[in-house]
Amino acid sequence: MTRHDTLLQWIEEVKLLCQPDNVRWCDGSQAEYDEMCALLVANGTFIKLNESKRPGSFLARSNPNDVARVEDRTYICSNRKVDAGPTNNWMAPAEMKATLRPLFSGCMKGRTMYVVPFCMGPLGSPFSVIGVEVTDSPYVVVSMKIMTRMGKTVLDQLGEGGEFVPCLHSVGKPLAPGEKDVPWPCSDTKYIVHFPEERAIWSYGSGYGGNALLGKKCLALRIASVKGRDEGWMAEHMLISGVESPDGRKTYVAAAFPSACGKTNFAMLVPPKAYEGWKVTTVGDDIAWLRPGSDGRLWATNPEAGYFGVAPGTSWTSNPNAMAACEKNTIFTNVALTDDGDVWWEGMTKELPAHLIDWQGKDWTPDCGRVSSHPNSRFTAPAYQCPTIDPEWERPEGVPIDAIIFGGRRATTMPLVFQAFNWVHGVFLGANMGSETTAAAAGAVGKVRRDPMAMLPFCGYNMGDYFAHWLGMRKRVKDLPRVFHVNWFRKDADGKFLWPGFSENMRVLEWVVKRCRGEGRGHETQLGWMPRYSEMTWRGMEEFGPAEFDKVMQVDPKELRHEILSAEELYIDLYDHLPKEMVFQRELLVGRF
Ligand code: SAT
Ligand code: MN
Repeated sequence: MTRHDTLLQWIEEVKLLCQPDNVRWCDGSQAEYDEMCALLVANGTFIKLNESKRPGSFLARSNPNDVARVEDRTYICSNRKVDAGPTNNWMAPAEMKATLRPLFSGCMKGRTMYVVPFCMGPLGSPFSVIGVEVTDSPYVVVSMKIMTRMGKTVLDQLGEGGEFVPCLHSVGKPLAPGEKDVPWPCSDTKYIVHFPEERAIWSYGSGYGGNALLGKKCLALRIASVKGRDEGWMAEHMLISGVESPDGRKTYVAAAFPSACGKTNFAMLVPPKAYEGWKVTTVGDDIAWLRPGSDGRLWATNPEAGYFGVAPGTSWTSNPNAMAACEKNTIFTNVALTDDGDVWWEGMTKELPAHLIDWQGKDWTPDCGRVSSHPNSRFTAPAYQCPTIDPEWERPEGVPIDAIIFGGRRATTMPLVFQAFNWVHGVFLGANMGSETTAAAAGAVGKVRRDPMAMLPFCGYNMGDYFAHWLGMRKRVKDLPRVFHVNWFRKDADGKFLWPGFSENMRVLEWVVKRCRGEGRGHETQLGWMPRYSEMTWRGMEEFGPAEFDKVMQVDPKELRHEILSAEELYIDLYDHLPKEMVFQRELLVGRF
């Protein structure tokens, strides 16, 4: 176990509060993982999938009330309200603890409390952050085994006095003596709470994804963003990938897109046939920690060890690497079960199976009028199973980043690609990012909202201060990455996508990489630097001519006017913390038009 006094004392406190029947320290071994999976099968949480079709894999179906992150139940409880800022829910820490204590009191009765030591980032790296999640969910334990470095090795690393982030989690469903458990215990009352100064996380009532796997959004983004602010680095909602050209030169890019906008697909991009000799490798698909390196560049690490990817739409055509990554040793949640014990989801194959059991355990046929898988259904798969995993993905100092790409899901207004004039302009572009909402968060889907740097639900402090921190990186990093804005999701008046996306995004990526290498041509426009049709590669995509290109690159002054006015709302919300550079950049933009 451990001789870490602070940890032992905290575990004692939590035990007294939550009153579990048993306590189990997780060692992270394969034997433990197998035992827990067997337990989950016995409880009815897991269905073991056909060993010959999907070795070592399981399907879980959540409670229909527990299928996504709950942003309206997510709190940043900084000491002062102003430090959480207007974009976060806030309550004073003492008041929040007074609210939560009665909920946590006795909440683990009839259950086992698991102690899960985990490390975000490679073990032994000076940049990694250790957390200890206490949870009454065995589903969380096995998921943490895939998503993080977890178990005894982490306790060894922690030693007797190392720093850790305490992460308290309960599904909020105590069992009375003799009461039978349900397959997916959870509570109608949910709280996902962060104490940024104390560096602590309390999560109650949900067993799903980012609400429950506390290393991911809670620690690696919300708490880490605060740590990064204090220590001079950045925790970002970004994929990291490497682009290798036929001459062997490699350029790493980081890209921020909101949840469920294809970050995993872009991170695992397969170049089209015409791009022979080009290679895209994957460092991470969701989170990037960005640090100034001693060489004056910005270096990125992926703190995670697995993918928690959106299943629907993932296929051998759209993302063969993700399909390969989840071929075995994978936990599927809320997808459909096939008659031969495998999984299926919308978009996996063109041909629909004749019969399935859907994510709610009901019979499904193609004509039943329902989708078989929840739109936010997921696969949880080990990163090393991805065929394109970058050889440097676990290097402690990370990889040097040459480009940062911002992208939202926008049916109108935003062109396929343009480059910021400079860092400050790039920060402005990120800050003004808008996107249509997706199923990754509970609530309305498809409404455009401002989602600065795709961090709106994940920034652990005042968004205005966050912009200032981004601007401040200018003084810490000599060779700043170039900044780009992309939009794969533009549609025509009939609602048809104007850009094919997926592999063809390589053409945009090539232009980005060449711009970073000082080779790509572009011309100045009111929005930024843009490629001309002739300045991109169209080999193998000749049907996409200059007319099509113009449509996807078009900047409509009327739409842009609306865009500038709608971004104003964020400026009003943040007015007292908004760096003046943002205001000047907006003035410059208006001036250019
Ligand atoms: O937060 S989750 O990990 O559940 C999914 C997401 O929003 O990316
Ligand atoms: Mn995400």
